[in-house]
Amino acid sequence: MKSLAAWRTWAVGAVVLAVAAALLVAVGPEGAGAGRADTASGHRWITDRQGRALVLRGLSTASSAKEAPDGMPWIEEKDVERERRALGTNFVRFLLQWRKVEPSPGTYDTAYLRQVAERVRWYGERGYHVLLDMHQDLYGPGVGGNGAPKWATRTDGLTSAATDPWELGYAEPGTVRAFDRFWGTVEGDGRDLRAHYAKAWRAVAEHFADDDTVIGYDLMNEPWGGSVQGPAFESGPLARLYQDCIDAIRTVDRGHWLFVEPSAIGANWGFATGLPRLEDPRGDGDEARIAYAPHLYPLPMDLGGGYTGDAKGQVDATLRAWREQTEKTARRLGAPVVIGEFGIDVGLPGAMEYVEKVQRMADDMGAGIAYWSNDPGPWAPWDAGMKPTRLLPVLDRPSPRAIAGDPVTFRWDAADKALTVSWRGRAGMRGDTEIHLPARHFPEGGRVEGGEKRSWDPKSRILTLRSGPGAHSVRITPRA
Ligand code: IDC
Repeated sequence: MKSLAAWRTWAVGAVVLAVAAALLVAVGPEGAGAGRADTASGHRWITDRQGRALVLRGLSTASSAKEAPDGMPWIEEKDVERERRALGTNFVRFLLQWRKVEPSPGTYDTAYLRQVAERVRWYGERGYHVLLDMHQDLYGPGVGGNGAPKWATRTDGLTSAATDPWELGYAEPGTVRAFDRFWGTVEGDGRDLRAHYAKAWRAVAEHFADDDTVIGYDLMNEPWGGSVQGPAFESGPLARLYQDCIDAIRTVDRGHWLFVEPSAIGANWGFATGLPRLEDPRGDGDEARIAYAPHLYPLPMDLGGGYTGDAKGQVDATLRAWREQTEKTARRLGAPVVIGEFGIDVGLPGAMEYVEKVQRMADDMGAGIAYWSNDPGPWAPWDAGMKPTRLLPVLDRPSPRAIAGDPVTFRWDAADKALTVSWRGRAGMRGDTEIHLPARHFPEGGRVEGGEKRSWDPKSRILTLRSGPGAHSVRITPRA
């Protein structure tokens, strides 16, 4: 049994590496120069109520919610405060579980949603934007995963064994069948399950429709097609489910952003996705609010490797391919981008260089980030004893938080200790540009080159710049 599992791991790894190699050759070398977060090129931004472009920087909270009987992540309010102080983040991807939202068919657990709302408030009081993520891995606890309720798990007697790494569980017969039943791609239909899922989302949206701390809803973590894969899955059952969820949510909530993910297998490694453009029936001619939130786990890292040796070249090639595919898909969807997950065991060789590289890429792309995850331990900015890890100073990095207009570029140059931000102000724009300057790099605050009126709050470490219409460009260096 053991050797079969080992063989299977090896075989899957080998196939995947071969596909990856083929893809990387096809994509070729990097294009010239750094990218621009440029609105003129059709790039879109997630905006707040004042219409400011948001630069979302934060972590997922938390994997521990998957198994917890009450579905709550490990955090208490003081941990949210710690995270804000330590990292100055303004964003959290908060894990929900369908099993908790709808514990029995058609019954929504409002006590659970209230507990979620309490945590959302902890974040909101500290200036955060919260993305509610309906998380699943391996379908649900009925087949060894998390997410779906047991009553919604149909396996026709097939079973699933535990695997190492956990991702291989996606190929276990019971798990494949549970997905096939959910998507309705095997005989027996699963229309009722998909309808339940969309209605569960409507129940969540009804609860949070008026909550301004919530920025949006991540409709399904890492969708898996079961026995139907690739574009056949993404443009078929997955797109239909997303559209059903969007339509259901919009009956009760016209404001929040709806985040969609591609099929994780492939897209996480920089492969193309077949996800089609979706309709957002907000009404009154209001602009669609659909965001694209793919995950990024270059294959050597998905298999537990670091950013070193031969793997480094492969990871770099994956990052280029991933960016190209992500931008292509985002244009097709008319969606701004948030890196919904990326993360690594911080003790692996080259791990910090990798994290910094992804952060620079996100800045260049004008993409948000939710690092995976804030669970104390080997991947987090704090270890199991809550002592800072090597990751903490790497995530604690200056950047704009909100831009009053259309961002053009922003960049943190660590060697020069200079943050440059440029944008075009729009007439009638309310609100100011806000820039986070961590004590680590700006102990006495920032010296600003540029004519904008400014104010500095040493407590939140937010520099506020007032700016009217027209082009703006500022360079901020540490005040002596
Ligand atoms: C991982 C957790 C791990 C848990 C596993 C299965 O870190 O403790 O055993 O899930 O639930 C993803 C998933 C995310 C994973 C993460 C890291 O969305 O849930 O968390 N990952 O493996 N996709 C790629 C990586």
